[in-house]
This record gives sequence, structure tokens and C-alpha cells, in this order.
Amino acid sequence: MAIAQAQPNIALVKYWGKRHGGMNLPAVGSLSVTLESLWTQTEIEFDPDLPEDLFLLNGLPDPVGLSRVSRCLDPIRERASCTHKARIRSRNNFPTSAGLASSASGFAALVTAAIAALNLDVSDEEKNQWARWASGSAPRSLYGGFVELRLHDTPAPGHTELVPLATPADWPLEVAVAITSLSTKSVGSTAGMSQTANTSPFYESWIRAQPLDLEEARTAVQARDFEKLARVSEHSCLKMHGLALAGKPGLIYWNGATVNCLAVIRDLRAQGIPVFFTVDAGPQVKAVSEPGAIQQVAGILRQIPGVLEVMTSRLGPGARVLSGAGKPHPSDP
Ligand code: 2P0
Repeated sequence: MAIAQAQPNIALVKYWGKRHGGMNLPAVGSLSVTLESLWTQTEIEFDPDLPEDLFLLNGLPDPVGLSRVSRCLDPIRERASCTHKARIRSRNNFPTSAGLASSASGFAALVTAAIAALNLDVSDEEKNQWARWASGSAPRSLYGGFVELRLHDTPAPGHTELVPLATPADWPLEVAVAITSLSTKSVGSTAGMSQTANTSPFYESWIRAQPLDLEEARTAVQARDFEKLARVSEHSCLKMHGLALAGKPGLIYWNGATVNCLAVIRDLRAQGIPVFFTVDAGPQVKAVSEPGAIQQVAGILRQIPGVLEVMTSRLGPGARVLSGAGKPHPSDP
């Protein structure tokens, strides 16, 4: 048995689209920041007497999530020569499947907990791969701070490498998450990416330009150049949504409050407040600021009609074991 925690990550240079050939290989690299105060905690217990895997999300059975959870666990069980089914209890302290990267934190926590519970000694590469098979953005949540998912042509086309670029202490940016809807999104990321790849006229140019965006964001992080990171992050966000909007049928992940938040964040930056926006496959807006500015930004976002709630976070660490594999339970004295 083990318990692990992982936090969602927010892509500044977005992943959108998969390579042909299966294995959930992304078509493009990406660059993200891992958050601190939003989290998934997952407890897993392998039990020889259990006939099937059992999965509770926030205390309730989740039959749709269960099949993805079992698929994620199967290669880890195989590696450990374990045939036991598992009881999995997962909790998010933020809305699930609403564009807040719950699958990234969820599968990063699950893989980390399963490895600990089975006492497996594995390479980072194996761990990254298990997380990526479950969800393309999940391996980024295995690491803290600024993380790049890099694509290589060797040893095989589409080989992925996870590169931590800077820690939260190196550049302590802060994030405000404006929640504008609590509904589960109508088109999930996997289906949305496939629809975009098959029908958007801009897809090829999206793939071609991604290395340039990654290079710009990487050098911005290395130089702690906020203005440069702001420009490339907003560009990548708007380009990803433009790409998805141009598919057939076009994918509209935003609502009116989303658009109002973007306009307000642009205005704030024009007034000299160091903040930029990004939006993932959902209507929530993430505002990223230099240290010290986030409470002011959050206060302004809370005034926008349609904004239900604003959560703030620093950047945080990667996935980690809270108990099990020799560690005591966090609530033990
Ligand atoms: C990202 N997103 O880079 C992009 C930006 C959403 C928008 O990765 O199909 O749940 O499981 O690999 O990782 C969300 O998609 O997709 C995502 P799958 P995932 O964060």
C-alpha cells in the first residue's frame, strides 16, 4: 500500500496532437510549470483477494475513470510480476475534468503510488513512459517547477525526455486560476486533439513552429525574462485554441467570462503589472505573475462577472510518496 501526491501542471507552450503509431506519443514537445497548492492524493493497495480493480474518485465510484486507471496500472503490474488487483482512492482539491489538468496530477500520483506500493526500482524513463501512456501531460507533473517535455528522433522517432529547467526557488512565479465553469468539458482532450489533427487546416504549421516556441520559452526561463515568457506563452495558448477553433466542427473551449479575463489580464500587463494568461482545454483562465503580484491580480479577476472562484498557487514540487514504501502515513503521530 502507498499514498502519493502530485500537482497539476500548466502548459506555457502547449501540447496538442499525437503522433501516429499509438503509445500516446505527442506530436510536439511542450513546456509547463507545476503548481503547489492544487493537488491529487492517491492511495493504492494491491490485494490478492480482490476480483477487479476498484476506483473511488473523491469518495465515489468512477466507472469511466476505472478503465483508464486499470490500463495505467497494467504495465506497472507486469513489470513487478504482480497479478493482484488494486483498490485505488483518489482525491482532488479542485474541479475534475474541467480544464485544470486533473488527468496530469491524477496519473502522476497513480504511477508514483503504484511504483512505491510494489517496491519497484525503476528508471525515470520507465516512470515517464507509464505516465505518458496514461495521459500526455502527466509525465510533466512527475517533476517540479519549470519542465520541458522534449522530443527526439533517436533512439526512435518520438522519443520523449523530461527536462527540469528551473526549480520554484530559481524563479518563484505565481499562478491564479479563475474558475468560470464547474461543468465537465463536452469534448475531452484526447478526442479534441484527434479532431483538430484530422480537420484543422493549420495543423501542419502548428507542428512545424513548435520547436521555435519551445526555444523561445526555454531561453526566457533560463534568463528569467518575464516579458519574453509572457509573449511566447500567450502566443502558444492563442495558437492552440485558434487551431482547435478552425477544425470541423470547431472546438470552443471558452465562455464569455474566459474572454473577459483575457482582456483584463492584457490590460493589467499594459499598465505595468507583470502578468500573462494561458488557457487549456476548458474555460478556466490561468494568470501567471511575477512574485508578489498575484493577490492583486486574483482580486481583480474575482470582480469579473462569470468568474466563480479564483485559486492562487505558487510553483511546486513534482510527484512524491507521502506514505508507504517505508514512509509513515502523514496522519500518523
Ligand atoms: C497541455 N493539454 O500541454 C495541453 C494544452 C490541454 C491543452 O495536455 O490525450 O489529458 O491524455 O494525452 O494530457 C491535456 O491533455 O491528453 C493537455 P491525453 P491530456 O497541457
